[in-house]
Amino acid sequence: MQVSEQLEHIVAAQFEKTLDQCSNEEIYGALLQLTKERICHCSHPQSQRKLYYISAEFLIGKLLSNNLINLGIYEDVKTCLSSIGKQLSDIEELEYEPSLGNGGLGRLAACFMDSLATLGLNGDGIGLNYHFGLFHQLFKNLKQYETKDPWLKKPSWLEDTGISFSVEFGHSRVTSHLYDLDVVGYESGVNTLHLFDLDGVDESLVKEGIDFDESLVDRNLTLFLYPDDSTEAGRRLRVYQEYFMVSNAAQYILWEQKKLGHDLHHLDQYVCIQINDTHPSMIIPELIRRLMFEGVRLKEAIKIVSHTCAYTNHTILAEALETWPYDTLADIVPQLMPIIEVLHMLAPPKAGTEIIDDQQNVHMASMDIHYGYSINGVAALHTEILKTSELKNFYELYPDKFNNKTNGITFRRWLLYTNPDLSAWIEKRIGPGFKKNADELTKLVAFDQTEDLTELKAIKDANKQRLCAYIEKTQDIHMDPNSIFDIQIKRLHEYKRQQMNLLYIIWLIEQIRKGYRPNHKVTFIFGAKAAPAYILAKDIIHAILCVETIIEQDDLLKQYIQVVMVENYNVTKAEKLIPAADISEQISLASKEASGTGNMKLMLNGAVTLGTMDGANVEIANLVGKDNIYIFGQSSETVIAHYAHADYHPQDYIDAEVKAVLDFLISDEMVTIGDATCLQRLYQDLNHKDWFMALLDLKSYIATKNQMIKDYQDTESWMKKSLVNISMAGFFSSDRTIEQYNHDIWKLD
Ligand code: 6GP
Repeated sequence: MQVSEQLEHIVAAQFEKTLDQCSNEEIYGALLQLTKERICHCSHPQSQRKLYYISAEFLIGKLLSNNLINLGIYEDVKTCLSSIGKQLSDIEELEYEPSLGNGGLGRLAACFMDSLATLGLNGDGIGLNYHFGLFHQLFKNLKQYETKDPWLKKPSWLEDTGISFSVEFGHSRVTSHLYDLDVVGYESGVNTLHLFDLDGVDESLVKEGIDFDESLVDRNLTLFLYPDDSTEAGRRLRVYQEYFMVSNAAQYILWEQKKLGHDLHHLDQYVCIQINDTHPSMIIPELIRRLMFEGVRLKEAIKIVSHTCAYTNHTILAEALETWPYDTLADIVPQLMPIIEVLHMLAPPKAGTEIIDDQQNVHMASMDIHYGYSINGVAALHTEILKTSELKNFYELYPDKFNNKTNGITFRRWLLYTNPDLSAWIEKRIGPGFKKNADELTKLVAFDQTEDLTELKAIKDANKQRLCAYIEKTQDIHMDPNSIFDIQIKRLHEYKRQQMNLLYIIWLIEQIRKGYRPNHKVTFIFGAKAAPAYILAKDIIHAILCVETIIEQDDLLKQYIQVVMVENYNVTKAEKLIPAADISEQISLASKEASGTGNMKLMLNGAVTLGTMDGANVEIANLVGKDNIYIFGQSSETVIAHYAHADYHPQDYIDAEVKAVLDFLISDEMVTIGDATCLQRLYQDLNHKDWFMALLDLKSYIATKNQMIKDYQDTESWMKKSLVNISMAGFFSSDRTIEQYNHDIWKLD
């Protein structure tokens, strides 16, 4: 049936109207139903073995357009709507973005789901359905405030399956309720994302704050995505949520496998489980326990589970490698403790690899590594660092378990959808093959004639115009589309060094006031949420917002620079920002960013990277060559050595010029508009601690960024760099990543 015909049918049945009589809300509802009806005709990939990708986060973004694209009817729907004077983009605005993740790890899981379905691989996701997700970020008095994000609205993509399980805790028992979401592949099959919720969850418990009352776990467990681990209550909530997730996962997997008639003694032939960072690690003891209920003996259950589970590490930051006090676990999940004890005792006795350490802390990653059959990092450098330093002791025990899987992104969302003009430009030159085989993008390098580059520049300019219109509409801020768009979008964390970017801007302010005139106007755009309890991260946001205001109110400065902090940065905003970027800021302290995936999205959309040799930047640099990327800063070896010798002191890097920049933070000008306590705290930290070494690289960052701004003047040569970046981005397709996971770890076919 034609799209228009089907839509007319739906609205006639639902609203007794014709399409042109419908409101945008009604059209959105009808499109949702149309999509679901079409998905019913897609088949689920089949194979003997099935993957279950368990993750506490799936940052899937809005689904309507993505589903329409993957079903191959996006253009038809657009045309049909425009024939009645409607814009698909206006309908999209009505969709709420599911708020089911923090950042990179959650977004990666979403890209993986898309690629699994596109490649026709039999793999489902399992996670949680947080009613208010992560918080909604508001700026008030130049500070971040968090409010609830009620994204779960009707009509919804979620299907109530009616399936539920019972989950026991030390002091309570709760019942779950499963909601399923279809994940449509590009012109292919459909997989399922299973989101477990609490049966009887009570949204009315949430007033303003995000506090967790443990006595109400049977009503509040899935209200928020683990918001705050700075408090004991917040940490305990996390344990509750994690166990709730994996107990449901284990029960679901065993239920499904029994339904398929599979012998649980051979579960490892039929199932593999990818543990996405340590949040789902309790799946190991839980699955062992549940297999024992099914009549499998302990030793055999351990063996089966060890051949079933594989673990991905996404960070080397110590605070993210989860450890829980033994007593906390014994209180919340006592039933797991005998099994965790056995796992601890059976593991090889090697120092530094204990599951339960001398201080009675339980190390989740240790359990994953001893009892998983594969351990992977997410970029080449990251995996090397795991092997040679962070997880060295484990690598010595199990060299064969370690492998690298450099991250990737789905090109359906991050190119076809976000940048249709660029996709058309590409297709006109090399045909449509790149949509399924991203490597074909390399053919583009040949298209570097002036006409090609002029068109490419026009596309970037139009994307910048669109972003300007969007920011004007949403934040009432006017931006200059002819300025350079220098974009840093990612979670706010000291290691990602938004503060170093800010110090550059301050340096520039001081230079301009001394008479220096930059070659080109630059708009510095930030998008970042800080964890609610991460004080210094919030101080950095505050300082950025103060500097934004100072520039805005200064007639001289605003001729040359502007700072814009985008409020409530999320997937939807990323989709508008990325196609408009000229400069991609990837300036983490070398060794700290496991991979990064924003770097890949920006490169694919023609931005040129300004970065350190960290995470996947290293691979980007190798692919594009040194003329097409701007690299600065100390190497990961140097940084790791500084930590090892504890010999980094910010004072060693403060000369008169740097001092002036730092002093600006607590200048009268700043303190008059800002909060002196926050600014002082940041100032003191940078002067005396600077744990993530912003000052170590500041000088080389300033020089490299200045060079970049200068080089931007030569439009043709800049656009050539942009073209090389687009052409070489094919390696970062998540289809490639998923093929590698499948080939080396999952072996689904
Ligand atoms: C992130 C890493 O910080 C980022 O470098 C990487 O690209 C991404 O994972 C996907 O692998 N880590 C997280 O978001 C996180 O929560 C526990 O790690």
